[in-house]
Amino acid sequence: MKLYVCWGTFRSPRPGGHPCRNAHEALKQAGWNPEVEKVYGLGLLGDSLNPTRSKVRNLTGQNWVPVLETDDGEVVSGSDKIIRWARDNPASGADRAA
Ligand SMILES: N[C@@H](CCC(=O)N[C@@H](CS)C(=O)NCC(=O)O)C(=O)O
Repeated sequence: MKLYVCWGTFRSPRPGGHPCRNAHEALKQAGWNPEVEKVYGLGLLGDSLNPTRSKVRNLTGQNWVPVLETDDGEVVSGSDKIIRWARDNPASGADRAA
């Protein structure tokens, strides 16, 4: 699976925490080891100044991350939904991170 994030999964002082980190932590807790792809950029700049987010745009029609793309091709956009997905889909057996 692939997790698209902004500049990383670091902590931030933002209330509620850094959404990309929260999503990554929830997936790890559920036993997944997602490939993290940093897409950098800044949504405020608009599409033309965010070439690195084109994959996210193609998947979701918008610039925001985090976005999860599962091995089945399911696309889950937004940290709340990714956290819910992780709770509903714990990794098992061969899927589990070592
Ligand atoms: N409510 C969203 C907020 C996500 C969010 O703030 N994402 C930031 C990166 S951490 C973002 O994409 N900001 C706009 C941008 O940088 O393009 C969520 O929880 O997923």
